[in-house]
Amino acid sequence: MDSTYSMEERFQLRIDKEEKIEARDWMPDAYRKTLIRQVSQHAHSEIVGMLPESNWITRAPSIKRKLALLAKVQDEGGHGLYLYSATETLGINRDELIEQLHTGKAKYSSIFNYPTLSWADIGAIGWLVDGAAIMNQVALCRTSYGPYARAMVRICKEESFHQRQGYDILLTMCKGSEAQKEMVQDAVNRWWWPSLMMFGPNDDASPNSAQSLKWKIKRLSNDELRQRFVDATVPQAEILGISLPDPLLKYNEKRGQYDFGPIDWDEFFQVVAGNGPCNKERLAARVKAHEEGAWVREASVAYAEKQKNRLLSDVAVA
Ligand code: FAQ
Repeated sequence: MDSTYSMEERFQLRIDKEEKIEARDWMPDAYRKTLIRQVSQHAHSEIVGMLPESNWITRAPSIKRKLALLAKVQDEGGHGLYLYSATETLGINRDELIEQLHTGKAKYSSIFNYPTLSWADIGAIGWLVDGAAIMNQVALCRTSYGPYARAMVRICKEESFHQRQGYDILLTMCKGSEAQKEMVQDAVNRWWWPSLMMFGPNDDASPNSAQSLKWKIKRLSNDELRQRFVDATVPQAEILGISLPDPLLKYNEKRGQYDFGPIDWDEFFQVVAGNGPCNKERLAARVKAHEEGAWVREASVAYAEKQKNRLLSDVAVA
């Protein structure tokens, strides 16, 4: 390569050629910092995202629904672990990441600060929240950082099962009694707008987008993803026979896409600032689980130490 290029220029050329950046490769500090921010926020979202649904494991209406929900919540825990591992390849350790979450320094997705009031909410989360998550994550399978892209491939496979199980819950309820259909409508009314907010602020109000798109950390903008999500979801709502709570939602023949109403960004920023309906409850639950799990971490460190000493004494004998 021509040595007249700076390190940054060479890095950008690799990105432009769609080469994956790996953990040991040189990268600009700001690229590393942006990735740590985004991937750890994503990991925290998966872990905090277990809470609203786990609330319903003991109340699932049948053994099959209970098994599927248990598996889903466990999958989310697994996604968090892959993503924490991917973040650690960037030179930060897990304790620091957890500390950032617990002290409110690191964000997690706004969506998990809303309550799950009925069983239909579990269907709505699968359909809308996992649906929105996949829309974003399929694009992230092509993100420029190798460990993140590879984690995304596996996560997407599992998320699509989650989306289907959520939709199946709603489909079953919509074929049931009037009261069940009303529960679905009520849940969708509450989850629709927060799901659209998951994609983040509009492009013109998104401070990180331009650079993240240039570095191909993000492959599509917040608004592009949100539009794709609306276009994919409206026909699914029609199959359910429910309405979406937006009087301005209308197919635009000219654009070949749906127009939709304005998002309440005040609500979004309030939730992100810690003032959503469940922010305090969610963080308190995470901190409690972490403290109560201290003995497991201590036991596994002690076990690893014991194994290491055993190995060292075997080597010494040999
Ligand atoms: N919530 O400049 P941008 C899931 C913040 S996984 C809270 O546009 P960026 C699975 C943003 O951090 C869901 N904060 O930022 C599941 C930034 O603040 P900062 C999570 C948000 O990073 C399903 C500021 O606003 N998915 O659901 C949100 O370029 C069911 C300005 O925003 C991911 O994390 C928000 N919604 O774009 C689990 C995907 N949106 O950090 C359980 C990976 C924005 O500068 C059950 N992340 N902010 O202080 C991404 O794709 C991006 O980070 C975006 C935000 C698109 C979320």
